[in-house]
Amino acid sequence: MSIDYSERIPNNVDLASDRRLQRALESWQPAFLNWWGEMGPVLPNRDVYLRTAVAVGREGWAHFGRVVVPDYRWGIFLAERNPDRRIAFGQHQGEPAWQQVPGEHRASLQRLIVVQGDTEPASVEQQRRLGLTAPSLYDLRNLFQVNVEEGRHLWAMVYLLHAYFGRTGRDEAEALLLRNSGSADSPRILGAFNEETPDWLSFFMFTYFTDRDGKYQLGTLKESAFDPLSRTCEFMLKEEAHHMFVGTTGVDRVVERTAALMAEHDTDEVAPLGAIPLAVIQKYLNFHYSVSLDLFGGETSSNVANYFTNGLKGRWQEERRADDHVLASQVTAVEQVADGRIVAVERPALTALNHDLREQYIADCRTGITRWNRILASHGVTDQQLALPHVGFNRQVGMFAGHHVTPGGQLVDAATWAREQPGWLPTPADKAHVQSLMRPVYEPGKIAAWLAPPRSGINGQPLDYEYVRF
Ligand code: BYC
Repeated sequence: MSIDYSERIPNNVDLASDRRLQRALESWQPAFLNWWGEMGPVLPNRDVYLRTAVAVGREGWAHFGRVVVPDYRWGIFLAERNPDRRIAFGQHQGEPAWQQVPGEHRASLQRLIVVQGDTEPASVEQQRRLGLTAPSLYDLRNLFQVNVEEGRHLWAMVYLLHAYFGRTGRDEAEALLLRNSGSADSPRILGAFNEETPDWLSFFMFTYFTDRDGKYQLGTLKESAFDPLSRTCEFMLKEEAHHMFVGTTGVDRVVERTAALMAEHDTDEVAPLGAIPLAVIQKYLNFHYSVSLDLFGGETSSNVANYFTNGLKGRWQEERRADDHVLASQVTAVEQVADGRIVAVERPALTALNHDLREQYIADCRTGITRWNRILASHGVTDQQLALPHVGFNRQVGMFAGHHVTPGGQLVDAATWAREQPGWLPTPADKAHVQSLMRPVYEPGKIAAWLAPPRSGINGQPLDYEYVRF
């Protein structure tokens, strides 16, 4: 069904036919707008060149135009329903997908939806001040695009809570607006979403590494037997691709600028030249990658085994896996710290599914490293490269929590960690330098000097297009 924009809440779920649900969501809407006003982007502006979803099909799903941001049409969009869809894994494999929530899985499904929903407004809160220091109108527009779509992803989860989880769902929907990123009293649920995103290098790393966790988690929820969740996540993934594009090309452009200056001046010391030293880029990368690895939960988890067996959460590209999709007897190798060494041990594949997903994610992250090293090489910088740190580096969740692992994968004691850590994670001085470069550039076509210009504009518009008007 097409998206109905004549409604107060644009949707393709025939909201008008369910007055109760419509009223409940319309009463949540002012709370959302209030939250957006208080916790959303702080930079005042007249309008922004944004894309808005107008359909959910393969072709031409988005419309680009100037939007006064608080009037953005946040709506509820699910991918088309496949009436023949069947469950691809677990004990219900082969049965028709569920259109309602089975009573016995209510609590677990609600928990998964709440955790997913909690991350969306959290990221908007983390990024709320970035507009004040945008390196160009192009980047500023991308920030707003990411923000409004994370807001829409919140709507996506709130719709499910309201439509399928009754009173407790409505309470959880309300609570999603009450927790806040970094709050001492009521923080966001997952660690990475309570960290700060105080500068644009952090933003690009966040959209590369943390949004990519989103891609993989949404990919597993897209496999869910609960069809409305599956269809919701399928459409969210479409929007998510742009967020990762912002991260990938953002880091590209920072590396490009740094590499160009290193080559031109034959030095690693590009800070006095107004750029970000490669060593600092590596430290930011180490930080964002390691906190994003924490988002996969423990390497072995009975939660994930139950989610899988019960059909709530599948694997990345479940249907392409050449196995029985039940995993009752398979084992897999998982890293573990034993007797002061990191060793691989065999664990039941079913309980190691967070590890499985993390492996897919890590392989994807490596593609970024390859492309950034290619950029370095294209400027003749071949003696230094960027690298992903070891999976055990700087971890707070899972097997490596409580251990000290170097980026190279060596276990060290607390004293060595404390001594060496300034070489591995951003120091106050590194952060201060990056912060010192964060000066807003709001003139059309102009770009801050610490990163290269983008290769092309948005939706065929020129680079000097006025992407944001004040
Ligand atoms: N911080 O059994 P365990 C995105 C909790 S990002 C704090 O090892 P499980 C986005 C865990 O909740 C994607 N707590 O792990 C990106 C559990 O607590 P309970 C977000 C953590 O349950 C950018 C306990 O520790 N979506 O979309 O198998 C911008 C034991 O956990 C953390 C999802 O995550 C942590 N890092 O897996 C915008 C999908 N890790 O329940 C958006 C939904 C674990 O015992 N969530 N804990 O009280 C899930 O699938 C799972 O809950 C997790 C954890 C993967 C998060």
